[in-house]
Amino acid sequence: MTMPSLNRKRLRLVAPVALIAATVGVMVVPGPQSSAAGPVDGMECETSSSNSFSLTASGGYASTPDGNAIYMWSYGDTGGSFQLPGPTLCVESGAHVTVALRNALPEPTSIMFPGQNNVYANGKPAQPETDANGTLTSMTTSAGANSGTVTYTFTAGNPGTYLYQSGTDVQKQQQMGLYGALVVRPKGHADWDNNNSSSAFSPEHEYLFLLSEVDPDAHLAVERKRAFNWNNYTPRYFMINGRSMPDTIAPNHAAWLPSQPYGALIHIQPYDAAKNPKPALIRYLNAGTTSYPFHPHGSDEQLIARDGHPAQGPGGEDLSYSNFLIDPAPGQTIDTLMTWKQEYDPKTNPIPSDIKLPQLQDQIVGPGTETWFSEDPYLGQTNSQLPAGVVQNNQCGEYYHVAHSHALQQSTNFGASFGGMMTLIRIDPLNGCPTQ
Ligand SMILES: [Cu+2]
Repeated sequence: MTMPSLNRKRLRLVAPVALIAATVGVMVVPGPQSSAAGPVDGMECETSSSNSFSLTASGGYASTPDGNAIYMWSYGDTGGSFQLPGPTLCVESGAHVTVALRNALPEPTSIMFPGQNNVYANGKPAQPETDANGTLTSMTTSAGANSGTVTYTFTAGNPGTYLYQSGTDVQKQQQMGLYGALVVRPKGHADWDNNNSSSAFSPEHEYLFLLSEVDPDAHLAVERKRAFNWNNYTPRYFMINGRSMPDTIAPNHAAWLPSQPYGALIHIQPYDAAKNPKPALIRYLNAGTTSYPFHPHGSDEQLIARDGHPAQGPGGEDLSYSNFLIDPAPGQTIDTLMTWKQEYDPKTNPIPSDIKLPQLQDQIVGPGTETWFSEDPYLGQTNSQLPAGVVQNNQCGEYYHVAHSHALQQSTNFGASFGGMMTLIRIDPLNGCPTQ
């Protein structure tokens, strides 16, 4: 396939990803307020020089890999198009942030900013709302149905990763998709996760994993204005950034996913003290109703923060730890650093002879006949002796590892394996991946 000639080296690396999606895609430049041309993979920040954002809550459709179209509610840029999840808002700690909400939904809605203190709504402290009987109707000041507005202001707190989400009829509205990510960056250190220099990461390798789930029956009931018995709630789709595998590995702004702009492919290079000294940063957010026992294959990750709090003791001791399992609870956020350490080298440190490598037929996957293995165990090398008819997705001897929820029903699309809350980690050779 021909890639558009945007001036970005990393563009050409997505060719096999687009290929596996079996769709010829054209890169789309992001919406009006998104940063620059936007990276093909990695977290895409929405920034504002005045830290002012305008969001509209509205309805639209998200597609799933099995061909379903789910009616969702979400926050999008006012004047822009519907998107799931809401824009990733990036601000600096201490900034005075304004978020103007316009409500295009047929019922009141709102935005909560958990983790931010002293949130104001229309100039007064934001506060819960009750109906005439004193029953709680919203956990924060809402915007009325059908074009109501409310403007929230707050001073961005501790650096870290936060959800923003509806505070109104939360069970229904959060399920419908009213959530997004708020990233608070340390003052003067946009390439640190928090105020500790040990949280430095490579800005080219910053990733968002906003995890959520969908019960299509609930969404159909809302779309058709029917009652839904939440006792029957059964999620069938599981998403990273509003997409399910294999859509998770498609590029940001893939043309065939017009309302799901954010990909979830991790794309890194091995550690090298001179060429690649800094780790990748992955920001996990759980906007669902249950824990998602997420884990990468092939490497662990260093958990460095939860809910905007660095993993450190009262005296500042480093309490970060390395783990395969990253298990955010509902409403929780977790930040991790990931470093790929290259263990073996064909010249200096070859693989021990007693390690048996898997046979080629065990590396070929369906549907169809494809392989993501270069047939050479060393990163950056290929040994292509493929049987006729096998499609090689490997470009330059890069590695692919899966990363997914290990609650395996969450790694399905309506029960069909593998899909759902799953993505790939791609590790390129240190010097990049030359086109072939
Ligand atoms: Cu696994």
